[in-house]
Amino acid sequence: MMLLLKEILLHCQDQQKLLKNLLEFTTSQYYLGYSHDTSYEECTSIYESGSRTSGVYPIWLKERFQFTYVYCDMDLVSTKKGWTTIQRRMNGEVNFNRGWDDYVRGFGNPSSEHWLGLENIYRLSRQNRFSINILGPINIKLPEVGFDLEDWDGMKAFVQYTNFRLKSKARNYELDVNGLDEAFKNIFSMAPISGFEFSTPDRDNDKNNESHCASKYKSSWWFRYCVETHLNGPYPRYKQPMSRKNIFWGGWQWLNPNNTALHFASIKFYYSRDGL
Ligand SMILES: [Ca+2]
Repeated sequence: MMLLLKEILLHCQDQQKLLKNLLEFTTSQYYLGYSHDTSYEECTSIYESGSRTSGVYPIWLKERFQFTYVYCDMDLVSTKKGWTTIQRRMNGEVNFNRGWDDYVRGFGNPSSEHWLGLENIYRLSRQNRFSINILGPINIKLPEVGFDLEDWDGMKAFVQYTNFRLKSKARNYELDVNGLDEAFKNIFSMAPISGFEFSTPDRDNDKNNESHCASKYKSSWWFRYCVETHLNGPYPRYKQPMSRKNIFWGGWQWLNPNNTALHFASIKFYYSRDGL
């Protein structure tokens, strides 16, 4: 009897959650003038629809049945237009030294410094789906990813990989990124590190048995034996040298011999239609 009551209670909680999402969805439609039929699932489609101004836009997260807000970069100098921002550092106004729950949920402000949240990033990386035909299997076209970087000397780099995905929460959002652009193969062979789980100051999922990298470096990232790269590290002071104690990208000195710290860092997705 108790088991039955528990099941009924859980069922009611699920229904309540669904109702809440439906209500948020309807409210979003009302305020934004969007409907599910006319909403977009990433910035590439928004750009292609004619919105060519960089800024904050709502996108539809299919698997979560809700909208979220992202910064769409429509200005990037590239043949590929409409990049969906999942992380951005630009002025140090948001504290990135946070625990697991914040990193799963997301924090900051999409118009400024922002972390979209591991669960949202996981869902976004797998929502570009298609089938060969109506009865065929559903395939996922993974997004390309770009790491947009600029140091205090004005040196810039945009490092592209052809595939990005995260594994689920059960696998601690392990990073799987591959297909580094040929132009960067020599100077950026160190970063970022694929195949490792996400760690925060309150969750040690790294491979270093002697240390808790996220706690030691006040950052949350996909660490291996500590710092090969971490774009969520503390924000550096003006003209400070690149340091593992701050936002860090391994191998930067090959691009700028001064090895000056990054004052801007952002991670962006691009959804290719090729092969669809
Ligand atoms: Ca450890």
